[in-house]
Amino acid sequence: MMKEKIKIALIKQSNRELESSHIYLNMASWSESNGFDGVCNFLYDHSNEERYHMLKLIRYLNGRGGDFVKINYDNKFYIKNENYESLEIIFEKLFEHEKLISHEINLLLELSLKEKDHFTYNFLQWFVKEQIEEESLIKMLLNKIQLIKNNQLGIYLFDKSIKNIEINNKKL
Ligand code: OFO
Repeated sequence: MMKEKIKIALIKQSNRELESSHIYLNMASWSESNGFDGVCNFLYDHSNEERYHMLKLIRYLNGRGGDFVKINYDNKFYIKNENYESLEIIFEKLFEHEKLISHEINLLLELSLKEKDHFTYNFLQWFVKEQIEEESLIKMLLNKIQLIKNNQLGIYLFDKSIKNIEINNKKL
């Protein structure tokens, strides 16, 4: 049976993943309305990926607890129509966000070790690998966009080349 502390921490993480999905979704919508069709597809796909992270946590929690996870609906997760001003700002924000998520995953690992929950520690290894991949992908894209700055041709080519990046659409 899962300890309450672990359960609460995993539910918090599933909410963070839902928030991540909405952050990517908002950015995808901004990119689409500003004509960046490559970037918007990348971000829409990534939004789905974050939703998958949330589902993975919910299904683990349900599988271990028997006590179903109730989903809370919170207004702050609704579409915000945020103005990001540039692709550089989008990738800066994403990189900061992914670093924050990595930090949270680290704290979860520490908690699972402290509580001697080796099942959860093992389950979280998937998220460790995922965060390493995501942080390095977003950093690589941020570096490129910082190099391009306001060069119109560079931005056009960046938008075109991002179409070749495959987001693994995983199955539960
Ligand atoms: Fe971006 O990895 Fe989940 O949040």
